[in-house]
Amino acid sequence: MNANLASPGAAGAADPVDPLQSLWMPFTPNRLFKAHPRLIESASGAYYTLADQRRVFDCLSALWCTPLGHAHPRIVRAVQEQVQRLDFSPSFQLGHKPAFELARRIAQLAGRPHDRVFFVNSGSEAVDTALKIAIAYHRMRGEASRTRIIGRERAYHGVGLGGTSVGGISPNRKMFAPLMLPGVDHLPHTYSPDDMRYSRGQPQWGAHLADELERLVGLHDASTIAAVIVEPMQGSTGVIVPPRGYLERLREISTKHGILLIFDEVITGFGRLGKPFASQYFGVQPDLTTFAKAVTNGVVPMGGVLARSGIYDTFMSGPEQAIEFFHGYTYSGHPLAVAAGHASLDAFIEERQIERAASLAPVLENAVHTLRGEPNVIDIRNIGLTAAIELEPCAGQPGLRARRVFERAIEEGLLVRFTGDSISLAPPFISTPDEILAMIEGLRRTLRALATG
Ligand code: PXG
Repeated sequence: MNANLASPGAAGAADPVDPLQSLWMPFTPNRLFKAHPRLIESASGAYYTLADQRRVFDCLSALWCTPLGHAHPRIVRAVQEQVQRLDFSPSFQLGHKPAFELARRIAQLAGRPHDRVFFVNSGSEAVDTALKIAIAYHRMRGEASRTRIIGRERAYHGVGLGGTSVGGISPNRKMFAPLMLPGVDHLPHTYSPDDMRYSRGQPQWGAHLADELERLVGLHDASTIAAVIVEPMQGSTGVIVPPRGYLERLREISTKHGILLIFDEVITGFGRLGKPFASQYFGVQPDLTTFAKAVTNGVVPMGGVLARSGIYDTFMSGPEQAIEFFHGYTYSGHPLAVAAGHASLDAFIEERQIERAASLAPVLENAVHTLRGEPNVIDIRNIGLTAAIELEPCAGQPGLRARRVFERAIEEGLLVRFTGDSISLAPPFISTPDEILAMIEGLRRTLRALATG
């Protein structure tokens, strides 16, 4: 390793050969990071080892993507074997059997065995693929005027141009304003602290916000609207849990007007709420579902879109020798991702890991709500095996409070994730109840230490 990486900060910012300077980091304040680098060396189970050999508990399952823990032996073995057997297989006009089998297994897990699965390599690609399917579907049915897509405030749908357009986070959008898709509109988000502070699970208040879709239909006319896309539970912006009845109402309104309902399950897919998919948890069936992250336990990048069979069939109506959907990626259904996907599914099912997530959910809920009343805590919310703690922002410096918690929590052996002034928790499913309790106690000590220090 380069000496400058080993002894961080040794090189000046201008030194072009310091690899710390060569890498342009994603969604990171680069200069701040490079002045105080925090490097991860290895990972096993629910823990990371940092470059200074400290062990930290992985409170967000990496970036929501490693629920089975790091270096799961079954997945490691499957990928090692696969790389020797077939390291790459072209994805256009050719196929390899395990990819077809994985598609079938994922549809089965989602409880929609007749759905079709389109493989991609990330959540962002999954979202842009789903949007393309929605627009093309209406066109193929002779409704080419349905071009509008409805997203939602505070939504995160990745960084593709489609996903950024339907997303609802202003810093992600404003720099790229001219590239945003035309004809996109947004539903209001459902987070209203005064109406739902400290709610456990789904808030009672807020189902009426789904009626905003009806208002947008009134404004634009259903004949111009192709799809509405929502995360069933908004993850990135701090675990915003859908109010009771809200998703049901979105489903009703979209069905009534022939609008496709897309659930972005990149975070909720593969068990985070204690059911394989959030659609099963909430009992609301979308027309298209995106997934990524936990499908391979984060080991090899992969994502996908589940499409109702009727949507697929619509595409299959033209001449047989013609490509039906002009879309795809070199690495769609990459053999290593497929192998990791099968091994992860084996673990989810045979080790009953999703049931385990469900059984840990009340442990997390009860523990996290004991932080109510701790310094600067202004809201706590949770659902399934995830929760968020909202902190009072430091005056005039949004995000600073949560950053301090993030930094201090490392001293307590915890790697937490912060967005704005909320701390999100989504521990691995392999965590023990004691580890979850210890995580909360570590956070309590962190909050108290910062209040007095
Ligand atoms: N949709 C949703 C709902 C997501 O949460 C994406 C799409 C994009 O996925 P890719 O694989 O293209 O990054 C995401 C990603 C966080 C965090 O801290 C969340 C995400 C990514 C990184 C950090 O909450 N979500």
